[in-house]
Amino acid sequence: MIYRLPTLAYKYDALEPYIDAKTMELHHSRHHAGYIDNLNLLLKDLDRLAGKNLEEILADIAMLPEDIRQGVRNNAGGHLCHSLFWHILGPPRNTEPSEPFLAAIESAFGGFARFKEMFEDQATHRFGSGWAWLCLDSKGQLETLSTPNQDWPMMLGYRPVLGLDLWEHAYYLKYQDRRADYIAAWWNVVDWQSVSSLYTHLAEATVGAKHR
Ligand code: MN3
Repeated sequence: MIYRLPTLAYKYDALEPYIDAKTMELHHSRHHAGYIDNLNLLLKDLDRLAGKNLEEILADIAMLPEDIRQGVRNNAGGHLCHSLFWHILGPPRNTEPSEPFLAAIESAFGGFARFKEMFEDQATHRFGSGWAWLCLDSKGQLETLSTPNQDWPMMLGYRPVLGLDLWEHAYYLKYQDRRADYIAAWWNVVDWQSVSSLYTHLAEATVGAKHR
């Protein structure tokens, strides 16, 4: 299987002024593309992985030859994390969370504002490079968490519905050392329709798995 860079559903300048066009271009066409090139190189001789998806490979990383394990963890993770990141972003247009998603947020966190505080808390306290996440746990409950590097939350048993890239390459051109400003600005380009749809899809899959 050859992995390819997903096409964005919007232009590089579509997230201005919150995320600048140059950052988007470098982030997508160089950083994300780089993870995919590395991943294809790492997996090119492993025919026995045919038919397994990346999540299955990451969930059972010990089956890989030891010398490529960390590389696959970083680059497959990088590909999955960024694919989700592009998907849940969009031009600033005040989208709203769906009713079922909002109800789940309220039940898990006691309100939307409280959820945002907890998510930002995860983001602010991530030391060095990594991600902040809103995820479903194995019981279908929403939780905020953070992972280092490019670690995909499924490696810990969580299904992400929202992710924030905290690597310096995601914000440094515009925000330099003002990571908190980037985090605050980023909410303006979250597409809550995409996040809500993903939540509904994953919540149904979780419930389905429990009844199987
Ligand atoms: Mn990145």
